Amino acid sequence: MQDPSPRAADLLAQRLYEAGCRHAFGMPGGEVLTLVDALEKAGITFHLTKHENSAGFMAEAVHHRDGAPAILVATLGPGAMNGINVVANALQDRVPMIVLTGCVDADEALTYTHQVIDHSRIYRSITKGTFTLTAKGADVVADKAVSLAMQPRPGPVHVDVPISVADTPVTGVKRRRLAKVAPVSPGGECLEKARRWVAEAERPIAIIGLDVLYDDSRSVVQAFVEHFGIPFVTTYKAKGVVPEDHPLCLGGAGLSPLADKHLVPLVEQSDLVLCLGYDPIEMRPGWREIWDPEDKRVIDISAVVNDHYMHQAGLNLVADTGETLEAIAKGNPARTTWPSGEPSYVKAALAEAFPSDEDWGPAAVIAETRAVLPPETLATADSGAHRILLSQMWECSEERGLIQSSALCTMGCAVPMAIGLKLAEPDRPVISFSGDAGFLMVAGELSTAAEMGNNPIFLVFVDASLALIELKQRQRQMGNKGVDFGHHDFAAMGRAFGGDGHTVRNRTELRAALEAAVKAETFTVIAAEIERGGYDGRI
Ligand SMILES: Cc1ncc(C[n+]2csc(CCOP(=O)(O)OP(=O)(O)O)c2C)c(N)n1
Ligand SMILES: [Mg+2]
Repeated sequence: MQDPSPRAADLLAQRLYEAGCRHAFGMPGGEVLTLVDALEKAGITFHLTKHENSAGFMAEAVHHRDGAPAILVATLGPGAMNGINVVANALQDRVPMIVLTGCVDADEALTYTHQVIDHSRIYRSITKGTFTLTAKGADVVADKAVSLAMQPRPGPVHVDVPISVADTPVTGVKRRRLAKVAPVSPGGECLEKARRWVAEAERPIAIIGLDVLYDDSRSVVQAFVEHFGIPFVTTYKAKGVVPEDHPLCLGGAGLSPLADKHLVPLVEQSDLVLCLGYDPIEMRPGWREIWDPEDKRVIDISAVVNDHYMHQAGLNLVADTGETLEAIAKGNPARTTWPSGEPSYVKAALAEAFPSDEDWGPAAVIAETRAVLPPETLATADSGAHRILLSQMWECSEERGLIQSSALCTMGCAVPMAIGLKLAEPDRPVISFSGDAGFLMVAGELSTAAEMGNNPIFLVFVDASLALIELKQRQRQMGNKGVDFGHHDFAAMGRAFGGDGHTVRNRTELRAALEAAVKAETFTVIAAEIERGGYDGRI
């Protein structure tokens, strides 16, 4: 007997499979059971999590390893609403994500209200687009969703799937191909000007951002900065695009006033700023309008037109970073720059500002962990004081060696992202860094880590405080309100969910815990107890 016609949900799932998707995360309700069935039949494994928000972060982490769009599945009403934060994060942090929600059929919604919410109206403001699946158009909706999610700058796309549409058999579907876009590089006068500016620069500096990850121009960027002797900073998301032990690397920049104290003056002293795929959505206000394009030569090579107005440039090129840099470099001789050596002084000052040799405290935890875990370790960071310090101190030798929420800056992402990374890369050590409050937002996902059966490490900075907010409160001379909370036994939480748990109070204990965690059969929670106020003067 011939196979029955595919359901609309099958067409959708097959197209997602063809786009490279192999994992979907979420929590089903009755309304998405067909969808889950179709995903599995298409070869996309559905992973049950304990919260839709965490599901989205696991999916995001898998995307960072396999490059395919992330898939979040949520049922109607409460399920769809639980995913709001991670979808907003995907929009701000440029994560291509397909958000599949179930919904009641249009006819049903006319006279039925229980759990019925207009998903697309809510999702419209936090996605690049929202579609409602139709039976005959299921494959087109899937293709459009993938294309929109992946094209610059990437982001989330929502597809509402009416219950009976998902189950509708579809016949006579024509195969369509997704159009491929060729990279664009500039020519003519613009290119000549860029070539001249680079050739004439004595004190150039580059700010490298996330776009270069999506147009895959990492090696061209490295060759370019080396050829022209251009010191560079990266945004937190672009850390490791050029290995951070590179002599021209000045580290990550974004949220640390302490680092900016050294980096911003260097930018001010430069005579050419190259913004390479630099998306300022990650940056604090200290990076807003830090140069006047009338006085300083600035070349901005970006995936999209500048509509952020965080800065302006004399030369704006909306183009592929790699192709453009190759065109600028062609035939342009190598340069020796910064005759007075200012970048090396800044590098030394930064190393002094973020010391790694203290006995104990958050910086010692980061330094010791970096020293003990192998270089190929993948790391995630949550939001809070610990993340700013970590982003300045955690050296990355490859792109996406440290992933985090650096635009939305949401708490509760690090643990699920580490679970997703470990699923995608079971043979590499994976560690998450969370503050104690951020960890508590998602502690239930330790059960998911246990169910997945591999051994990520979850490190928690235990200070019984919303350290970053407590610091700001003190700086504003306000009373201590709403920023301190109880001291909890995080190691015991790890053990309660079937993992290992260690509480550490010095470098020796931390080292032993990390060494055991790398070899453990299960996940490990490491509770690093630090003093309140441990970040004072350090971030
Ligand atoms: C979901 C969410 N809620 C609130 C905030 C605001 N916020 C930023 S950092 C922070 C404190 C986090 O505390 P903790 O997780 O203990 O980290 P620490 O600052 O102590 O390192 C808060 C509340 C946020 N970024 N995200
Ligand atoms: Mg804390």
